[in-house]
Amino acid sequence: MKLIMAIVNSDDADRLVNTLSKAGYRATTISTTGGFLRQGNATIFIGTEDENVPKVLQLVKENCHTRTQYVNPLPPVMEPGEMYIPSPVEVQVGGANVFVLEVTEFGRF
Ligand code: 2BA
Ligand code: 2BA
Repeated sequence: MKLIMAIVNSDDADRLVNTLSKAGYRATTISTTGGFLRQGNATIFIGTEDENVPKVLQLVKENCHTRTQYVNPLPPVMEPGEMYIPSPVEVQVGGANVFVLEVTEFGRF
């Protein structure tokens, strides 16, 4: 068994979970925050048998889209009288960042 951990955009999370559920997969969603942008994203855990992993990953790919975001870099240390004009930096935020972990035991009590 594997545990698929998919970090996705909050806007894609509902659609992905609905699609997974309709396809018979079980999932748990938690609200998370990206360490770089400090914006909300969603982490979806899907526990499933090894042979289902490619199918689940395909559904994740189909339902999660890459986005471009702009961030303002931190201002540099300034000397008196200097002026800093911030120019936003383009960042590609993945449709999904996925980790597939080995499950040693699954229990339901
Ligand atoms: P939920 O997804 O809200 O599911 C609540 C209950 O609905 C489940 O109880 C199960 O009886 C049923 N259910 C869920 N998905 C289903 C599906 N695709 N087809 C048919 N019935 C379905 P539990 O199995 O005891 O799960 C309780 C909660 O534990 C779930 O809440 C979910 O948050 C988590 N969970 C369970 N199995 C999981 C797995 N393989 N991967 C990730 N999270 C899981
Ligand atoms: P954030 O940490 O908010 O990162 C958003 C996007 O900013 C990243 O997109 C990446 O393009 C860029 N970025 C992140 N850290 C950076 C850094 N140290 N220097 C330069 N650019 C950086 P993605 O790579 O698609 O990641 C989207 C979200 O997935 C991340 O949100 C984070 O929550 C999660 N994530 C990605 N890789 C991860 C990893 N190896 N471990 C844990 N979480 C990860």
